[in-house]
Amino acid sequence: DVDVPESHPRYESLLTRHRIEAGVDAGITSRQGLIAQGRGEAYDYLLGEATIDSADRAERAAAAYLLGADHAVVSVNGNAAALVPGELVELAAATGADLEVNLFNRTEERIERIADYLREHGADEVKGLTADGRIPGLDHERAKVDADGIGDADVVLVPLEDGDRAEALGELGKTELVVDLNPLSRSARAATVPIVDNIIRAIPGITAHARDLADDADAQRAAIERFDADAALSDAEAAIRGGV
Ligand code: PTJ
Repeated sequence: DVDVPESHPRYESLLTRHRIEAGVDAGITSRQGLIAQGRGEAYDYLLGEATIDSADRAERAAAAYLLGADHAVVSVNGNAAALVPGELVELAAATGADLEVNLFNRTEERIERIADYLREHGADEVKGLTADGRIPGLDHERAKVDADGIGDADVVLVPLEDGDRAEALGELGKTELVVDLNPLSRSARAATVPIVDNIIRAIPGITAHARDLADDADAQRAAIERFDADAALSDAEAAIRGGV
């Protein structure tokens, strides 16, 4: 369905763009998601479209937090669902986390479609449809979460989150793991673990680390202790600026 020659130097990037376009056509991704993707691509280009070392350490720390959580939830929006549906299901299975559809531009129809799409990719249970919990400090629609999902979670992974909501979730005392290619974004800065990497590499990266860290409490503790959020953000910014 995608006609991009594999020999094209920017093959991955073009494939990613097609997935977002298809997501919009299928009613999974919002039209604003196209703009968000464009912004992300620009940062990824400057990062060399690769996972930098500090992002890999962030992915390992994120895996450790997910494994060590009382209740971990992986939040899924329209961009994440279009880009890495199967990978999100695998991450949830590898860490014991719940999947919850949680949208910035919330519509019931899009939530249903994303939940169906995740189920088609192997998810058993998908939260986000009950919406009986609220994040304080946000307007009504953007505040809706499941009380027994994000509402109850101690650790939440939020890919490509809006800054306002990332800050509001952080204020609830939840450990926030954020995937965002912009190291200057408020979401990345509000995160306990900012992961400055493309979601298409970050989610499989976290899953690989989770498999490696499973059943090893010492290694999980070490991954968390070794990770420094401020250093990771500075490192990513330096990489984007060309190593200065
Ligand atoms: O599906 P919804 O309604 O929940 O909406 C989702 C979007 C992403 C449209 C919404 O949350 C939004 O508008 O987000 P922003 O404010 O555009 O922020 C998205 C952030 O994610 C930006 O800092 C981008 O650089 C970054 N980003 C975009 N694509 C990727 C990315 N980070 C990692 N991987 C990507 N592929």
